[in-house]
Amino acid sequence: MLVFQGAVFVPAVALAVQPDNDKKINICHATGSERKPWEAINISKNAWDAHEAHGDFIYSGPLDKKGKPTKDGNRWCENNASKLATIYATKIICESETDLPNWGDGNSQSKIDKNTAQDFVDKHPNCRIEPSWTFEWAPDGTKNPGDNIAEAGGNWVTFKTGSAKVVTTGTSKVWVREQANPDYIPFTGDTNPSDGWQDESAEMYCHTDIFNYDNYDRVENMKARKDYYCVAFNVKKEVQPDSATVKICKTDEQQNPLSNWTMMLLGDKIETVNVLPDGKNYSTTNSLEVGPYVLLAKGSYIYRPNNPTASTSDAAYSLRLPTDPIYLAVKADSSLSDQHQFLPWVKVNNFSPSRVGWLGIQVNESYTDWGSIFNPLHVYAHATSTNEAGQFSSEF
Ligand SMILES: [Ca+2]
Ligand SMILES: [Ca+2]
Ligand SMILES: [Ca+2]
Ligand SMILES: [Ca+2]
Repeated sequence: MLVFQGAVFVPAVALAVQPDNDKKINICHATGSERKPWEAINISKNAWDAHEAHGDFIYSGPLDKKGKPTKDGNRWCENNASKLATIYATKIICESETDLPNWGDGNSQSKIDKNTAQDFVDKHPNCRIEPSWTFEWAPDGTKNPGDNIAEAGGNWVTFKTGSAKVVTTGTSKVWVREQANPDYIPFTGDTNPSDGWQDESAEMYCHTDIFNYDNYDRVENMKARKDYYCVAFNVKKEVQPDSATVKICKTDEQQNPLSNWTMMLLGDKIETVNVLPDGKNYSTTNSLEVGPYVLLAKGSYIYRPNNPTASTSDAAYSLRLPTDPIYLAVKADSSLSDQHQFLPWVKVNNFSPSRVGWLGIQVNESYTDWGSIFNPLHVYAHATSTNEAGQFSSEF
């Protein structure tokens, strides 16, 4: 028996999903009307993306008992529309973790400004700006929800457009984070330099908050009509190739191992196994990636070895003796009608399992087709593939 054994990779990714208790938010909505340019309204959070793209901003004026803007809300919006500052956040994706800047160590960058992201990618050809990334901001006093969660919910306001408008009145300081994507390496969250930096990490920085490997960054002292900048860096996790278990067995009808074979699986990875002449089990722990392979069977073996009627078989065909039942098969057996059942070499797949010398090769417990031409060199190839759903196994 030959066993190729590969680990089956199970991605251990659990997305943190926050229950969204508060599904509504209050916003200042630009009406387009000159007489009444702003309207304070209560909307579903699901509708925010569209409003945000349209230039609306978050309302934090007076509220009624139900938590909705009071009738003074429109006026609040008008008064505060001129007090907006803009936060721009840019995501940079690099090819390797070593391409990330390690600015969290705190000694290389004093401010994130409007040129920071572009300058970085200009100097680092392995890095590029990723325009579709979601960030979120929250008012001063909002806690860090966790560096590596996606959508924080609560007071956090998402922005997908690359920029967010924030009223400076009373909120001269806000927090900004990115919605962490589990396909990318996580933040280590290291905020303690005294024991060294765990800087194999995602990175996120805003304005003058360029310290630590966290995803929770301040924009302070915001002024109306000014722009503030954040930049986040990351690299995709190395995807471990999916692999499958490949089992190749060859036994005769008495379940005795058959030897003196070379089996090869050809693909992105090539597996070659020499079957030991003593028929002992052979195994390798090499991981085989999911994908197409060519299974190459090479060699022949003797069945009925201690018998004067010993015969040869290979992966596809068996040599029959005139006394073997299949050799004498009558044409009435329709399953054999297209076979050369009266010739010495008979395609093994057409044997009934109980017959002597049935040496068919199976892949995933189905018969294989090694072709209809007997090869006197006893070399056959068979295309197959492994997949995530099941294992590929061949029985001989
Ligand atoms: Ca540390
Ligand atoms: Ca790093
Ligand atoms: Ca940070
Ligand atoms: Ca921080």
